[in-house]
Amino acid sequence: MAANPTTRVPGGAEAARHGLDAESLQRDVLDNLVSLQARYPAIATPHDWYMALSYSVRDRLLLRWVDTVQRYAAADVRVACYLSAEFLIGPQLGNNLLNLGIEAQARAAMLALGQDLDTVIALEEEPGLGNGGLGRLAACYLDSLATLQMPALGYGIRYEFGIFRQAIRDGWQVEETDKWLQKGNPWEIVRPDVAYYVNFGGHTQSATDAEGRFRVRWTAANQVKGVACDTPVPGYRVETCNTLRLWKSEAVESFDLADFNVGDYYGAVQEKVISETLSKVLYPNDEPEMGKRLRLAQQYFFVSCSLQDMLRLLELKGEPIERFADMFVAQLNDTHPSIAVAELMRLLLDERGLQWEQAWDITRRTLAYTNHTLLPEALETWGLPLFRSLLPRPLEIIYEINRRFLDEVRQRHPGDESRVARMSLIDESGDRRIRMAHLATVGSHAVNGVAALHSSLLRETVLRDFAELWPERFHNVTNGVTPRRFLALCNPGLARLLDETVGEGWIADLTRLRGLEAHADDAAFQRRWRAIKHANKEVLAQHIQSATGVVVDPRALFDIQVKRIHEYKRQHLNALYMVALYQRLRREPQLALAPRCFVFGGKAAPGYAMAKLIIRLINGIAEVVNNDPAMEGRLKVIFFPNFNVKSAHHIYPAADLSEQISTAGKEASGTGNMKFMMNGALTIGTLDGANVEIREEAGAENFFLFGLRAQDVERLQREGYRPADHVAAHDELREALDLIASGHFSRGESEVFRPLVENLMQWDHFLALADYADYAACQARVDAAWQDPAGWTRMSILNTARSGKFSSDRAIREYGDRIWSLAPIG
Ligand code: NBX
Repeated sequence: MAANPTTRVPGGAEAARHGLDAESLQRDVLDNLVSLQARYPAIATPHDWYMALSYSVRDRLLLRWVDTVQRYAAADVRVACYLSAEFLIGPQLGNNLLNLGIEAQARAAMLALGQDLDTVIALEEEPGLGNGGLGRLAACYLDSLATLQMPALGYGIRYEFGIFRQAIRDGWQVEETDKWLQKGNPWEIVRPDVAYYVNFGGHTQSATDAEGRFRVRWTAANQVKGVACDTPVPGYRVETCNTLRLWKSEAVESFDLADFNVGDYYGAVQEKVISETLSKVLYPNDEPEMGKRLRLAQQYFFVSCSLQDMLRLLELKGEPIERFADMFVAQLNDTHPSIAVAELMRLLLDERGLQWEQAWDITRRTLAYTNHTLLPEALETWGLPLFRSLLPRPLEIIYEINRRFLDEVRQRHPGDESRVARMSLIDESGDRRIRMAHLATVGSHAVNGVAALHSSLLRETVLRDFAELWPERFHNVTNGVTPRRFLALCNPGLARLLDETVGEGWIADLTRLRGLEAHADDAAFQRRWRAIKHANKEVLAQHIQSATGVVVDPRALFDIQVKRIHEYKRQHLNALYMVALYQRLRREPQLALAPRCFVFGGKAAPGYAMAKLIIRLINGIAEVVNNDPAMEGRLKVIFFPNFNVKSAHHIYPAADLSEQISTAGKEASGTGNMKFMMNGALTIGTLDGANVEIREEAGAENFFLFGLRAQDVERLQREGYRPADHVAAHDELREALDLIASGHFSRGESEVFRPLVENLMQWDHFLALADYADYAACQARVDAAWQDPAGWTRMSILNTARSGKFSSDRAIREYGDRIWSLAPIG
């Protein structure tokens, strides 16, 4: 990024004016300790210090925050609204210090108060308001939007309980509730005055209004109030501070009113309890039907509040309703907010009295949709009876959208009723269901996938008919991740070396890392590179020991797979290889294999039995391997519990090898793959998602490629895949499966892993066995490459050097240029 005139370089007179120096920070921390925590230093707990410092940092954001809001309100610019059911923002204190540029000052201030900054930062409970990649992507995009000084707002749900905390007992995943708000949240500002009402249930009536126009009235069975809870999102070293606005649900009436007066006190309390449960808990993904009603209610709740808020902001700007789409663009993060299509129509038709055509034009120009999955089982649909009972008026609007849309299809393709059935917003093949991806596509001016391969497959498969009808609406925007959190913040050792080598500009312009290439073969530089990696591995080893009790040797190759546990991501393929290695080493103790430490992390959806069994398997292997003296110094297996943003900070910088081994065609993009690459890990991976582009950027010689291609996978499945054939053809694979089935990794209980082994032998939906031989061969190449430290280090340096494309700044610029027509305002 070119130097921006408003870029803040903290220090000197300006720093003093804004209180960014160590002395004023120290004073404020002390003040806040007393005035907000009611504590004096001698009795303050470490958490009190955390709160006092965080409030002091938040105060330093407020001025920028207010200024930014004012600037957007005054300027005739379009605002990008990122609508997402999840924002996995991670811990805030360290990141805000980094973006403000006052980490050193805060360290000095805390030291003067007898506190260690890192200890204080480590105390923060992270808001786990997301499941995984999709939620974290939204958070990276907010960071880039602010850093690029683009007018933007994030809209979502303020869950009281985020993603569950994962504990491991007897090798099994156990879910514990996440109580991130228990000790208070210093970053949030609740705005009781920014609140909207949302209807549920009831019935509709049509009537003609005073001007003789047809109007529909929705008489709701109940209403819920949404209250805005704002979190500041400061850009990196710029004045801009955007807003993440999350909605908290509340009962409309306080419970001593209407019902209480007629005597139904408990009924009234009940109503309040139901209203407040709406934003109570985040749903883990991959959950079956259970609890669906509440999830649909959550989606409608946050979408309606957000659109009403945008309409209010338009009014504040003094703009007429006709200019809505000029002033706002709303990006739908997957289909979770896709009810926005019907809700914006409803607000424009029923509440603002617009005609259908005009309302539809505004809606389409406002909305854009990002798809994050092709897996048929993950495409969202809602059964009609549930939808009708909860959202009768939006359903009518969906019917009318569908009627008009299918007319258009019929005109283009007369007599092609199978096409009409395929494209309909309603799936009539079984129980009638609304297809949310179709609704989002029809109601948007742009549709995009999240990596080049995924966007092509999207056009060719799931949305093929739509891409044929409106080719110009389809785009690709390859995902990106923020180099602030995932490099500068989490890997300070490497960040210092990068500053020194290519200059500090890389943090806001990641392509500058190309400057590292010139040093890739420099022996002295390589030594420093390795020393930093080694130090990061020591830190991770400490965390591993305190989390699991297992001691690992930082000199081993750290081979890491962290992500949600899912069959398509194939943690079990990795597990099969570990078992094979274990067998080889048992048989041939002298085998010249590099010492390896396999690290896994990730949560399984509570209702996903196979994923939970995979966790059990990894822990079973860990138990056997880590307690076998013959494996000492050769093999270690770790399942790191409760993988989240906070633990990710220690994991990515310590990786030598990044496992990105999904079945080709199944992982939309992946973003962990990018975080590993930036931190100098080499990738072993399939040609899937963004791996394709990572390999292109890194160079094929710096990437460990294996496995079937997406088209091979498709063909094999079409022609009839027989997993047993692969087992029969590969002794090592058969022995690994046999050993697992024998109970060797389940304390002699041979029943435990039977469902997993049988599933693989009979179905193996994700072709783990078909890819096994090639994976094992590729791992042998990894082993050989590791034995040459200079060669490995060169590849590691080149991976970091060529990771520039995967900055979320690049991705956000592409959204701004191609989809939002939105420019930065400084
Ligand atoms: O979105 C992920 C994809 O699987 C990744 O390939 C991709 O990199 C990432 C960002 O584009 N999808 C994802 O994380 N989905 C969910 O977390 C999810 C959450 C709720 C739900 C369904 C899926 N109901």
